[in-house]
Amino acid sequence: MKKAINILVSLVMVAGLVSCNNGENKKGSKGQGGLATNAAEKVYVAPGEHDEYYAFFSGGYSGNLTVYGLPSGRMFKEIPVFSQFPTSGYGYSEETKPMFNTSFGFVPWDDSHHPDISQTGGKLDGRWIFINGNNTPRIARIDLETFETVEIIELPNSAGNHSSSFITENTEYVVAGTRFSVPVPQRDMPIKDYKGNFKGALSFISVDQETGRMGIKFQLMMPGFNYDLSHPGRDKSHGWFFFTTYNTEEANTLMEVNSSQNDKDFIAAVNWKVIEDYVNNGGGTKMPANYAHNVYDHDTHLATSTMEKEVLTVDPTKVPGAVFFLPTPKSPHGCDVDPTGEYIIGNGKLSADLTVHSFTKMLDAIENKKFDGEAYGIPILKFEDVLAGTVKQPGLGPLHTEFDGKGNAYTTFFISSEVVKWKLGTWEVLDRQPVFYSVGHGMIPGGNSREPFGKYFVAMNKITKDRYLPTGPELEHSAQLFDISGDKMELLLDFPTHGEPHYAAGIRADILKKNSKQFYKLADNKNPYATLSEADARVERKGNEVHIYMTTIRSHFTPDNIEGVKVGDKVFFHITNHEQDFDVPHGFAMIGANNAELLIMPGQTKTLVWEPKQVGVWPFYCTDFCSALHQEMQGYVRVSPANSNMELSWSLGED
Ligand code: RUQ
Ligand code: CUA
Repeated sequence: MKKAINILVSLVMVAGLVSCNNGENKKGSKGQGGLATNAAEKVYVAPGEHDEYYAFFSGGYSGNLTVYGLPSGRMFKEIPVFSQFPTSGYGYSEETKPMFNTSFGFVPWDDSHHPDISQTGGKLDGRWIFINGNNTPRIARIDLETFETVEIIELPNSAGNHSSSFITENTEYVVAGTRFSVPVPQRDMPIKDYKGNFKGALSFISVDQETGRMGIKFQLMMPGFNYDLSHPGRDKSHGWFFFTTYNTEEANTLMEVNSSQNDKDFIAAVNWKVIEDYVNNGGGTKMPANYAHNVYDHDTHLATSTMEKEVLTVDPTKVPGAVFFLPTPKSPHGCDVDPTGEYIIGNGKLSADLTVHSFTKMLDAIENKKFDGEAYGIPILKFEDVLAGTVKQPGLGPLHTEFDGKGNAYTTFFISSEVVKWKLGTWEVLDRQPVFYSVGHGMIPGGNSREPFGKYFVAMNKITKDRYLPTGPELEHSAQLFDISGDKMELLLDFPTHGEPHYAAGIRADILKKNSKQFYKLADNKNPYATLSEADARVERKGNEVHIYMTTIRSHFTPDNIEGVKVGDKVFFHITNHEQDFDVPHGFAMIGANNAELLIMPGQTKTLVWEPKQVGVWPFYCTDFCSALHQEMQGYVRVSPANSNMELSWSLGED
């Protein structure tokens, strides 16, 4: 075991050395004077012009998603998904709090990794983007008309929801796999009895093509390995899904050593169409469960949370022809499928070579039953029989591979800190470029589809060090944009990203921007607390609850003076924004509020709760500079003692 530790230590040291070398290379690359001007032109988006691509970066430990333009690297928006967001009041407003309901209660943060855009016929269609919450397993759907999170579904029997959320080529399913295997159902048992007893759930979540609504169709109960990443088959391999595994040793302690013992782990190939048939014909076992399904409605501007009580589980050994294991060297991380669907790439973190499997050979081996034993009843195919080829010694520590649609693949190498371009089919290395430093995922817009837009490659680097001005111990991660339209990759731009982007998804801007919503129609507002005309603005008392039905339009709140509130009351400000114009939100801030402020879009209703604790006359105001008279957008609430008999009253424009 000591030897294994030594090997790891030296790998880590190599990483350090390589980074230092890169630091020197960087000086060299600055010397390309003429080229540098050329690069500047390529990323320059003139004032008033738009970027060619939208890029959606996962926020990692921020739990959110950020929207950037490419090639400029300008950030346009942070979309709150799995974390409360004071900027808009997401997760603080009464309407959005239910989005964070889970079987563990209110969980207002998570760790988001892999966004994926919906597809039709293997092409990005720009309806929705999905992303996983790793820590408390959840999948979210974001509507790309509004760029708002509209649905979050929790995954029972899952833990460290990492091989997620990847989408089949007609958005039939969003697929989510567990990273950590766990007892299923959860129970009190010794950790050392892991091996043979824990299970790895792979969830297939169906998507309603009209509404986008998700539902867990089935969970495949796999052996207790770690399911790291996944990708759908496409085109010829549509109907299959591929998952990398590590820890096929089923170790449960000192994993850095004990889960690196096997020479090969597996890629699990799952024929989901066969399983779909099986469950449509009554197959599978219903298992009691308890998981939250939270849906936000754009007409009511309200999220509701429902606890689901059952999940359909499938034992892979009961469905012949559904699941096979492809031996893949050395703890593979990324699991990537090329645009034709023929090649499945296993990025073995500790392997010297990159392994590429052939889908055609896999089918052939299955048909001819060329098996090399089994694991827990699942047939293992022979490595040589499914191997398409290997890319020889392309670099150290491969993580992820993307495709340009022109027969080339781009693999990121964490340890040797570079991106390597190689050719599918001949496996020859065509180009390599250093990145600063230690890249995780790469992204080509549309790279995870049949038709990538093979113009740019974005490296999402894990280590920033000297790339930007120091900002204390914490630095934003550094992304690097490459032009990949020529034979050689050309570095164009460094730009910071927020949180820790793992994966990102990019799409041509024209596919999205024409659908983007500009405001909500007031006439369609079905929020039960909406106030659709100023004349209906009012204040009502129900015991110690005070409901303020308030409207806002440039440049006043109705009402703006409220009296008769008492210490110990729970005050609900239900605020409806009456603007019907693009880009005119109003804000709302109440002194001493213990949650957040609100940002209310035109036509929307949002609710903030305030519990006044002191008598006095307390102001509120609009926080968004909405007009020349924005500073005049203010009002007062008079708070009387708990035992006072002040009647409620409210007004606007009365002296
Ligand atoms: S991961 S750096 Cu969470 Cu996608 Cu590979
Ligand atoms: Cu409304 Cu400022």
